[in-house]
Amino acid sequence: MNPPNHIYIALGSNKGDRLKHLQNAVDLIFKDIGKVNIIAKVYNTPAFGFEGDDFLNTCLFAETDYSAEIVLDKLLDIETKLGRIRTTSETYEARTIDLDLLFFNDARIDSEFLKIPHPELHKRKFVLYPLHDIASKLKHPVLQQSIAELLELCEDQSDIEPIKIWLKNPSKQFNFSNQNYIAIEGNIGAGKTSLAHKIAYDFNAKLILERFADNPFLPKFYEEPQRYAFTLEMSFLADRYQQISDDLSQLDLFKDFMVSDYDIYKSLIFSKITLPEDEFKLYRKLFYLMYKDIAKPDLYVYLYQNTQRLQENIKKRGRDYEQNIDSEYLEKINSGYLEFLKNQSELNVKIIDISEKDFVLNRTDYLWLLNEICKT
Ligand code: PH2
Ligand code: MG
Ligand code: MG
Repeated sequence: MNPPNHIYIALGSNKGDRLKHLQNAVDLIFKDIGKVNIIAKVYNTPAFGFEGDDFLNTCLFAETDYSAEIVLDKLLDIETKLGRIRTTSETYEARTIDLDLLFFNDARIDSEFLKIPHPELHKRKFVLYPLHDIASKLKHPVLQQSIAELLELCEDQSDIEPIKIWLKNPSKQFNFSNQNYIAIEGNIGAGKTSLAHKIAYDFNAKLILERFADNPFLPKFYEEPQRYAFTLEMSFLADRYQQISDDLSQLDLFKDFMVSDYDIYKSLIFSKITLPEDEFKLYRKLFYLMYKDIAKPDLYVYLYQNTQRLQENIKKRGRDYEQNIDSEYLEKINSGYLEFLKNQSELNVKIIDISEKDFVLNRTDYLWLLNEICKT
């Protein structure tokens, strides 16, 4: 995964229900552009550079996977959606919403349509005041001064006052606080690890990943299943048991909850498929001895993906030893999971059909999935 781009956006409105326009803009930025991390206070500011009604202005810091050009396009779309009509006039006029991209990482862009950093930002207190709230130490990549320094040097004499109402951060609509531990499950190639990564990153969770890569028996198993199945299943079980009992025993002081890309019960589901019956019975005995004193997830999410898309994902990630997995095996695993989920009553389970979705490439799908996970 590429690290996301850090962006700062200035928001302003001086027409209609100004506060509502700002909140709608924040909501759409979250929905269409990326995770909103911090929102500054909202300020009442006199119109700068023209005669007109006062503005409400604020700034926010967000993270996005999109390029600066695409962010600009999306900001223009949001302005249009919120009723902004652009005229060809050269002078300023009243607007329901104005969204300006101030910084994009520390890029410098000077094209006809896009200038980054915003060339006027250091001259305007209606930008510097809210920006100072959320990024006083941020260094302007061209002027080489911090926002605090720029504010001190700024000659704008406008009279700027914070209002006593805060904008809401839309990511708060997803509430994970009822859960200490969420396990993401699904077939091979369903996207468990990608989803666990995204949730951990976006919601400050401790990430627990299966250490399959270290399992020396896995490639051998795919070559010679009969010979290596029991060894493989035992080594997975030992490793998962150890990891879950170590990692789950202490919640990081700085993390809000834990998310894993597997649940230990998968050991039993896989071994039922890979082991002959007598070996499976022995395995199951050992499994339950360990299972009974291990922490169970508060929420168990099963991502259902169809076999064809699983195969596509397996091809895409290109692990050598997975390339010859046949569809029949994947279907057996899926049935094994569903059989287990149907018969167990202790876990809080959510089966989510993602066969029409792409939560990795499509933010709308990702937000849909978060909503499915969080809804009660
Ligand atoms: N935006 C402008 C011009 N003048 N004045 C205030 N107070 N707030 C603004 O957002 C603003 C402005 C051009 O975008
Ligand atoms: Mg502007
Ligand atoms: Mg603008």
